[in-house]
Amino acid sequence: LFERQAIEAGTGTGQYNGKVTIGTTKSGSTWTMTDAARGNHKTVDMNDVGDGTLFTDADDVWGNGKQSDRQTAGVDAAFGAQATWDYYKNVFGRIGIKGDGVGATSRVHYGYDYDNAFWDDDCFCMTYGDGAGNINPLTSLDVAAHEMTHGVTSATANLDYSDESGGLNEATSDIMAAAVEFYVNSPADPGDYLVGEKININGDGTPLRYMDKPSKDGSSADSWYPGLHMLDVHYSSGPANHWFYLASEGSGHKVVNGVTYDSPTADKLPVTPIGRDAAARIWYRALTTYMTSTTNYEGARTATLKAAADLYGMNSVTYVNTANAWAGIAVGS
Ligand code: ASN
Ligand code: ZN
Repeated sequence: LFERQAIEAGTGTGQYNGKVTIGTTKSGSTWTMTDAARGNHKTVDMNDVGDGTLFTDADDVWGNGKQSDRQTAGVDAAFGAQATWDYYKNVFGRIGIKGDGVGATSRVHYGYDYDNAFWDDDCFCMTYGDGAGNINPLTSLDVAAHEMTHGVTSATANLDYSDESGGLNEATSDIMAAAVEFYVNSPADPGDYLVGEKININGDGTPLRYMDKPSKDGSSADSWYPGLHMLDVHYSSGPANHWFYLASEGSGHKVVNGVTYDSPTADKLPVTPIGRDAAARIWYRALTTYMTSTTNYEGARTATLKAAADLYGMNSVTYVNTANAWAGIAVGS
């Protein structure tokens, strides 16, 4: 009468995401961290140095939430890739980083004391260090979504990784990372407008970046100014991250999922929010339809206004407040 299709899903316990299901595949008598439902995305243990080996397991129960179990970082990385895949698919209809259904690779336990993570177009992979002291791997959900989004940016607008376009490239990764966190809605890692709040990269519990007021990190800009292009791309991202916060939540004081935000605007005028879903849709359409490798902040404003007009109408409330959020970071008026 009907054929039952086995959807393989193992159970795992990550350090950041808690107990989750992850896509796995049985190969002979052993399971591998290959996600057949998501383009055969693979999760690999780099063993500090070397080419890496695909994670395997006898009983399809992975990790124990502690870094001492090598599978734990694999569970978080696999979950992050899976959640990001699902977000792009279910919200934007994009299947895979290139939109062609092909999965990438997540590589964990890279290097000694390696305190970073990165995307690489050549290996079509994201790579995660174990952090300083090999204690806090860089495999939190927002970092995974950030790195995977670098792949999406490469495959679409391909924003040059320098000057203002580089800041927009970085902001795209932070914006989609926040959107994925809110989409997953996990009690283990509730949605927020902070970047890297789980990995304790500063050693004092503070996040890597703040989207409501980027200057809180001591280096990022809150608003556009003529010298913005001189900053490192992880700091010239600040105004665009701030645009996303203002568009999503509006200016002023706000508490979201228990986190307090106090967002200033460059022009001192209040911004009425359009909501994070609309802000993310507008950014994604701008990125994939209107931005190019050399788009700057002024060009990003124009791109999002075209996207807002396409999605919500030329003189819609959403269109007007999209423009107001740009004025809030001193781009346009
Ligand atoms: N973690 C950094 C990033 O994805 C690595 C880099 O500087 N590209 O932005
Ligand atoms: Zn980045």
